[in-house]
Amino acid sequence: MVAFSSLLVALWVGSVGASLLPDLEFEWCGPNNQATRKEWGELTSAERIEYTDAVLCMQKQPQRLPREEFPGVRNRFDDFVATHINYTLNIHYSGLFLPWHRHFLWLWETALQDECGYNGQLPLVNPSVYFSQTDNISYWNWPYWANNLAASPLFDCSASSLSGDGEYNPEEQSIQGGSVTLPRGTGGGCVRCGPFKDMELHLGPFSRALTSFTEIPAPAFDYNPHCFNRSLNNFVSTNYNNETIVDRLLASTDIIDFQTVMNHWPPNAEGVLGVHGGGHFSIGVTLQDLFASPQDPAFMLHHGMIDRLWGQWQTRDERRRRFALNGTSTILDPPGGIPVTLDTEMQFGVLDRPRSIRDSMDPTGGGYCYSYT
Ligand SMILES: *[C@@H]1O[C@H](CO)[C@@H](O)[C@H](O)[C@H]1NC(C)=O
Ligand SMILES: *[C@@H]1O[C@H](CO)[C@@H](O)[C@H](O)[C@H]1NC(C)=O
Ligand SMILES: *[C@@H]1O[C@H](CO)[C@@H](O)[C@H](O)[C@H]1NC(C)=O
Ligand SMILES: *[C@@H]1O[C@H](CO)[C@@H](O)[C@H](O)[C@H]1NC(C)=O
Ligand SMILES: *[C@@H]1O[C@H](CO)[C@@H](O)[C@H](O)[C@H]1NC(C)=O
Ligand SMILES: [Cu+2]
Repeated sequence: MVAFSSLLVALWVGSVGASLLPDLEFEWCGPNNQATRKEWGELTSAERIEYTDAVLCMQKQPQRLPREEFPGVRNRFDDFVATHINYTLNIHYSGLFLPWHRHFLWLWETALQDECGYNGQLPLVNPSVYFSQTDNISYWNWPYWANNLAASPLFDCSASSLSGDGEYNPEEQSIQGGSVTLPRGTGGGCVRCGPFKDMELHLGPFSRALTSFTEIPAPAFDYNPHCFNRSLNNFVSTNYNNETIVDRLLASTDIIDFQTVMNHWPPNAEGVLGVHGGGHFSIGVTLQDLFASPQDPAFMLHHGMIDRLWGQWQTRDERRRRFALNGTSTILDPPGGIPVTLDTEMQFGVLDRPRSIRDSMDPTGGGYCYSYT
């Protein structure tokens, strides 16, 4: 509530200090109005708590999806989860993956600010300027913490973390993917500490053993209250999210190569995890869920890192990479899938009107205005 009242004061001061307006009205995205998305470890404790408070606030805001049709959607946070579930079979392992998640992050950042007073910042820009925001979410730089997730500022379970490991669950099994075995993590049960202690999730879980990718499987949008489950796994983080592989990702020669290292590494072998999958599997059960993973608050920070690396890679060769796309609008790019183009319209359900992929190709264009440290 503090954030809301300071916002009101700021608006009032802004209208009195009218001389401020002419300069700012026409400002476009540049170094002066660009939001900087920082690594979690770079934020002060107070800034981290501001973020987790804003996430908790979203869980107290009313949902927009109708309760009758979507019984598992109980609050505004769940609107984001349900939207991700709804489009899962289009936006993963496909040409939509990078641009769709970039816009999803931006919608989340905007909702945190507009609906939960996140950052409590003065709205500096003319509201008629589309997509202008000065707030900023954070990201998770995987290699920094890969050796010891439980000691990282993200997952150490302190008051300024994103909570930590789940309770030890003796039943948790290792995971077999082709000839690759991922040993089990250190938790496997409910998260009982930190800001998301005892959090109740409403959607999912979805089975990892999918046999068909043609429709949203059960439990779809059913209401299924269960606990927030994690199992930190340093084996996965050190083997799939280390500095070597991040450098290799950035050295990708074209978008096909980039997407391969992102989603499948090593190429043409049985290892099913790229850096994307590695991040999901290193944190465990809730974040591993292909459909309902945004229920783990680490989701947005994980995808922040993906978005950051995509942006860095694009910037290194503007001419050839800024608008490079490859793939279809269907999971795993099946033959006969519709190839994505810059004109492909991405869907966001109740979160936003459709957006063309073209508008999501540049963090400092198409209406976005942010950078990463
Ligand atoms: C958000 O970005 C602005 C502009 O770069 C920066 O001054 C501020 O510290 C950032 N806030 C957080 C919480 O990262
Ligand atoms: C956490 O997830 C594991 C693996 O799916 C499952 O066996 C376990 O029952 C879950 N624990 C809780 C408390 O939900
Ligand atoms: C880093 O990750 C890559 C890709 O998963 C893996 O092949 C390599 O063995 C890892 N390096 C170390 C030092 O763990
Ligand atoms: C993606 O790359 C493959 C392999 O080069 C190519 O056959 C396909 O046409 C490309 N798809 C798009 C949408 O660019
Ligand atoms: C799911 O996607 C369809 C097709 O875009 C859309 O009509 C529907 O509203 C979406 N539902 C949700 C929950 O986003
Ligand atoms: Cu996703």
